[in-house]
Amino acid sequence: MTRLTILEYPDPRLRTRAAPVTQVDDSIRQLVADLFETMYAAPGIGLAATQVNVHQRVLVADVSEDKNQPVALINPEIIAADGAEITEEGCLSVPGYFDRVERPNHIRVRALNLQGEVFEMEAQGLLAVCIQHEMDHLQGKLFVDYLSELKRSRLRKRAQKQRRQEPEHAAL
Ligand code: GNR
Ligand code: NI
Repeated sequence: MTRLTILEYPDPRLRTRAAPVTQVDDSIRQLVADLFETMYAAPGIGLAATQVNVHQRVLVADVSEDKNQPVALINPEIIAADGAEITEEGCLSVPGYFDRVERPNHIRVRALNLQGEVFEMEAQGLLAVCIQHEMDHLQGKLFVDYLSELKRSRLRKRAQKQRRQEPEHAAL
C-alpha cells in the first residue's frame, strides 16, 4: 500500500472528469487499497480518486467512529435521493475550510464492488453526504462550488497565497 499525495484547491487537475472503470482488475484493487491508506492517514471520512490525480470513477469512504466500516464504490450512480439536510462539510483538497452545504440525506447507490459485480446500497446521514461529496469530485466538482461567489473568491485568494508560500508551488 502507498500513501498518495492529495491535490489541493485551486489545482486545475481537481476539475478533471473521471472516466468509468472498464475492468475491475488488480490495478483497481491496488488503487482502492491506496485510497483507503491515504484517507485513513489524512485523516478523512472519504476520498475520491480525482483527489490523488487518478481520473477513474473510484471512491472510498468510512464514516464510522472506529474506522472499521470501509465502503469502496466503483462507477457509482445515485439511483434515488430524498430528504434534505445541511451539513458542515470540509474537504482534504480544501484544507482548513468548512462550510454548510445542503444535500439529500438519503440516497440509493448502484456501483461495482472489488469483484466487478453490480451491487446496490442505501446510505443516510453523514455517509449519504460523504458519497455525494466524493461523487462530485469524480465530476470535477468541489463543495466550495455550492457557496457564494464572494466566499469562493476569498477562499481562492487565500489558497493561492498559501500555495505560493510552499516551495513546491512557488511558480504559481
Ligand atoms: O474528511 C472529510 N470530511 C467530510 C465532512 C463533511 C462532509 C464531507 C466530508 S469528505 C472529507 C474528505 C474529502 O475531502 N473527501 O473528498
Ligand atoms: Ni473532498
